[in-house]
Amino acid sequence: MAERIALGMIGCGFFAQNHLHAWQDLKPEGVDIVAVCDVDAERARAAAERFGVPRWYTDAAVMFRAEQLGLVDIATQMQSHLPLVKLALSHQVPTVIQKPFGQDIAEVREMVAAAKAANIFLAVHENFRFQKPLRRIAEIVRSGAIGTPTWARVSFRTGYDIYAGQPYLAEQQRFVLIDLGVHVLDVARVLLGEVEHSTAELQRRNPKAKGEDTATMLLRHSSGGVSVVECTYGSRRLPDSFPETLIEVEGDKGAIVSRIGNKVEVTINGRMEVLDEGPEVLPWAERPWHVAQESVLATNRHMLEALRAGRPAATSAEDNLKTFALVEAAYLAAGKVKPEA
Ligand code: NAD
Ligand code: 89Y
Repeated sequence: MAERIALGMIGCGFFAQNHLHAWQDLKPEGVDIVAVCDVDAERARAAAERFGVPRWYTDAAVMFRAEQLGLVDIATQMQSHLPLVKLALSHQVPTVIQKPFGQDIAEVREMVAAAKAANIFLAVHENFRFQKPLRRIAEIVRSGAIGTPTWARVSFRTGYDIYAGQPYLAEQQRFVLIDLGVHVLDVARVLLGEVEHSTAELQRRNPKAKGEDTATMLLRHSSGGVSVVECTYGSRRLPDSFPETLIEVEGDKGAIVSRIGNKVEVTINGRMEVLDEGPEVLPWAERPWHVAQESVLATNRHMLEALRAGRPAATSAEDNLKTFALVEAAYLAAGKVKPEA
């Protein structure tokens, strides 16, 4: 019987609720949420009450000193990622950090190097590749059933009011690429492999947003494959696909096309089959978020298994640096460089 893992959660805001539910679901698999922390005392206290967590804190440094954590999960906004990751590593606590990994590539490199120097597990909660339809598509591609994949489109286009739950997004100077680009670029890497070169165009189509809300990228992969990777919060089409990522992949024996509603059309040697890859609506989940929510459970489970097996997560710090580099490349290609970068 594997040893139980004492988990500390930092950040008890909007998205952390999903993490907490998912960790609670993983209790039978050996995780105990022993402490939660939020600089906002009310949020920390409320999370502790809601999830039956014995202790809550408003200062992560105090939490690390007081608790013997086997894993810390950080779901705060990106400005706090570097200091919190460094703090966790200084206490030698294996760490999962929400996306975006950092505010810029310099911060990301610093965290990757710090984890390597400390020889501590550090992974990014990059959950899109763990969504049920995307897991299935990647599996089919890897099986070779459609032959060698040479072209793909990865697309997240919505007009859903994300600002209601995440008002800070409207204020970000670097907006859709760092928020959603990290996800779709990661999926492109999963499907077609590492990238040789890329280009990008950015647009701000909704004046409510301070930063770019639309990104269109073209990637040449080392395999020779090409992908079109796009994300926008400014789409006005119906039906709205939020929060689904729609995929097209073509190989020399067939193709995969996903449609709204988690339907996946798989064509192999001229025969097409439609798969229903809709995930279970977990008891604590709600539509349309259930695809994302189920992926949080899958991501957390993956983290647990990787940590226990003593191997890096699929979305390890080093792996996510490659995805983050594509975000930076896109900002550079589009001529939008953070002033201090
Ligand atoms: P939020 O602002 O609602 O929650 C963040 C919480 O962290 C707040 O309660 C805040 O008080 C707390 N906090 C900030 N600094 C802290 C610190 N130093 N110590 C302890 N607590 C601190 O934000 P959110 O919408 O929940 O987003 C959090 C992260 O999750 C972001 O990085 C966002 O990009 C990511 N996110 C990911 C997904 C996904 O699908 N992967 C979806 C939504 C949000
Ligand atoms: O912020 C975004 C993310 O990371 O996944 C979904 C989201 O919450 C809104 O599009």
